[in-house]
Amino acid sequence: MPEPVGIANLPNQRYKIISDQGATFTLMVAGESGLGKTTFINTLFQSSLKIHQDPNERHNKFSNPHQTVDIDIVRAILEEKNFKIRLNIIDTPGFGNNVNNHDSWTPIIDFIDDQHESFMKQEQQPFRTDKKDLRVHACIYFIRPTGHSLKPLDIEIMKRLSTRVNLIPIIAKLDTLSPNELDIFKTRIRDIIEAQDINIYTPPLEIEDPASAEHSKQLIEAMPFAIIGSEDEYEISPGNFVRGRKYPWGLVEVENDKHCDFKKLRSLLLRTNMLDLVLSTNEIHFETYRSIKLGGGSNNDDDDSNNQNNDENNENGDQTKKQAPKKPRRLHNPKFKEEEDALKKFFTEQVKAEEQRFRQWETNIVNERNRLNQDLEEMQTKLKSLEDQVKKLQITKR
Ligand SMILES: Nc1nc2c(ncn2[C@@H]2O[C@H](COP(=O)(O)OP(=O)(O)OP(=O)(O)O)[C@@H](O)[C@H]2O)c(=O)[nH]1
Ligand SMILES: [Mg+2]
Repeated sequence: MPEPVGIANLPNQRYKIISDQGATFTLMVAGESGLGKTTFINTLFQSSLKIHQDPNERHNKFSNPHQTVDIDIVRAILEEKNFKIRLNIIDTPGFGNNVNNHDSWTPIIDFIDDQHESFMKQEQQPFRTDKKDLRVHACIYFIRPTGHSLKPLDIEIMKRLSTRVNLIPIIAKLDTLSPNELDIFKTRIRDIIEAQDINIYTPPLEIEDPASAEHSKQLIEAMPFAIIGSEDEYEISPGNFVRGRKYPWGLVEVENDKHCDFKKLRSLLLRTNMLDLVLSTNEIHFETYRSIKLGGGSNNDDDDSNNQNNDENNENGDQTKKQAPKKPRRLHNPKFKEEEDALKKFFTEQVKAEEQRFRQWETNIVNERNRLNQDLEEMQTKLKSLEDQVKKLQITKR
């Protein structure tokens, strides 16, 4: 029997918001191919989730590890003590070792942008009660356990992801590193993330609640989490089965804090920080997307926004709007860059066409002038010959 994940233990007033309105949580996995993204989803499913789809279908889809070729959405209901959360998990195909990996990660970025776009459009409709919301609340980015450093491709993709979504980088397949190698690797990754200014998700330190602040501190210290994924169970004592990966030198257990950070990651996602992930997605990432889309204007005039997450119930039941934190407006958003480039191209083409038209016009005018000059010359010649004739006639008359 898996242990409860503890969603029912969310702080009370927050619990109230979610339980009153129902909640949706969308999680995405991304990273290089073969790092165990699909296995991680299965591990998470087996540990805590109630699948909301045909188990046979799921078996075919996920149980035999295979290369994911399309973006897959798995839906589940997370339920504890009558408390329900609709969970969407987005499994993405890994990036290959292609020279040009652009094609493999743009669909992921586009997927995230498209969800913001679709939600924004729905908000603009008059009837907005039943919104389809697949905005990604957290993206787990799998890092290859090389023990050396982050690849330039990882840095590039993480930068792009971090401007759009709560990014949680993790070291995959921890069982392939020694504890010492892992320590060094974690420190290097932290240094690179800081040096490259990659904005990863960090649990907030709530000063008014020392216990949760302490928990957040522990989570932050363990980041980037290093995990293993496994769908196999082993009997460690009679009748006691645990999931893990077995080696001649021993068993690495998925849910053992001394072996890996899986439990910390699961706790952050599904327990302690789920609400913060949802709120920050709405208040930071969605608002950033919206303000860019609306040409950098402020959102103050959008007071009738019906978004549940933007409002927080205080004790008197009043609705107080949370101020969206100020975010830099110009982001490295490839989609907007492409749009900007397309507009520039269109503009240049228009100018070129106009210039061409003027040039043609000028040529026509010059031609016309030449024609008229020629006519004039002909007339003058004619006139001259007529004058000559008149002169001749006058002479003969005399
Ligand atoms: N050693 C080790 N192997 C793992 C771990 N997690 C998954 N694997 C294995 O790695 C292989 C690839 O796993 P997948 O889950 O299919 O990887 P993926 O990231 O979904 O791959 P793509 O769909 O191609 O992007 C499988 O053989 C898994 O059993 C882990 O934590 N440690
Ligand atoms: Mg996969």
